[in-house]
Amino acid sequence: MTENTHIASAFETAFGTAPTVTIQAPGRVNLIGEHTDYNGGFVFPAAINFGTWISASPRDDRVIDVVALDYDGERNRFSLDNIEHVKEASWSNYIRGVCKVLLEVFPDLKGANLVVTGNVPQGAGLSSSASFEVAIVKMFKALYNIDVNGIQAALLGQKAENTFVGCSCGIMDQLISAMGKKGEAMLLDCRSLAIQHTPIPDKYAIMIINSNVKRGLVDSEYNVRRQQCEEAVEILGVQSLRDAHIDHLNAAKSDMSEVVFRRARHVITENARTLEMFDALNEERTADVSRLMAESHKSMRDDFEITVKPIDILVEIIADVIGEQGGVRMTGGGFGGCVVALVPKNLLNQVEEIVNKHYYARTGYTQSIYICSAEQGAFA
Ligand code: GAF
Repeated sequence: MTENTHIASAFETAFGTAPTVTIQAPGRVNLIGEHTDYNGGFVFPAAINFGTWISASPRDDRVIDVVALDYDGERNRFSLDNIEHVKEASWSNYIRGVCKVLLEVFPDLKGANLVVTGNVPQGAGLSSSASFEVAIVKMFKALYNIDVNGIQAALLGQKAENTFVGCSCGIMDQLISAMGKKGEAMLLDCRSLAIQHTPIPDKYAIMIINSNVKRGLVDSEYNVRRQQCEEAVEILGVQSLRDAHIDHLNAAKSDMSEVVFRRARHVITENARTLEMFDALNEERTADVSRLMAESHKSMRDDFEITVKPIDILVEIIADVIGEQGGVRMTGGGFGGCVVALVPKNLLNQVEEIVNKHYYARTGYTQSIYICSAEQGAFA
């Protein structure tokens, strides 16, 4: 059964009628540009063939009645006139938050019956939350024809996450979920929100390897990284780290702690790598793709300190096989989660074999491997 038919029949069971709409929003994998989004910089993600689905019908009143298939069919009801953050059914805070920010723009919004499911692995750094937020906005658009485009949907999702759910994330995840293109990666300027797509060369498979190290410390350490970047911004006297040049940073080295210096060095060099990667992929310069992804990983490991040992080992194992023919690095916010590899298709089996052979033996963790495709965003 496809996700679509599965969710539609679950809707009928829960609400006694067929849904009016069934919509989907994808998760994402980031090829390069990590922790650059909230520094006004550049990111280069792709939307993937894992996502969140919602079946829904309109209601005449202001009640949201939602069933979460992935939480044992747990049901949650609330009124649009009284939206509170809840501890139990905490998954519902995403929909509560998105409704809250939507109501600021569309105060007369009506309620909905809905069923939600998804197949983005949770806590793996592949943006299950962002895809949920974007899917909720899309659902309201499909039900009530509200006037929201993809960029606005992404900004609403981010605002819900920042102000209601409580995570100070940047704009990358929601924006790629809304605006991704099939077969392409998307360079996003996180300051102007300008977008440029480029095809992912057919010779590569997008392999995502989940370390199955559950992301720990995500919120606290994420926020610490943000503060350290802000400290560097203050010392350097720039609007954001996107405006700082590496020479400028080096010259100011003695004005800041060694840690803040390394955090800023990651962001500044990562922005440069991200722009270079766009050209390298576009021109199919394989050795450069390989080098840039390797440098990005090293910078996340040594300067930004967001990788964990099993992830470093995975990257090392895979890099050994693909050499300069492909690229590999950790993807997402860090502290566990996934590795992304652009693997020449003829080496896929070999990579899988070598990971099977060495990853568990060296770390005690068992990986999950997803061969992904770049997909269309929910509003693209
Ligand atoms: C998480 C955040 F949600 C993104 O905004 C981004 O900062 C990413 O970590 C790191 O690049 O996914």
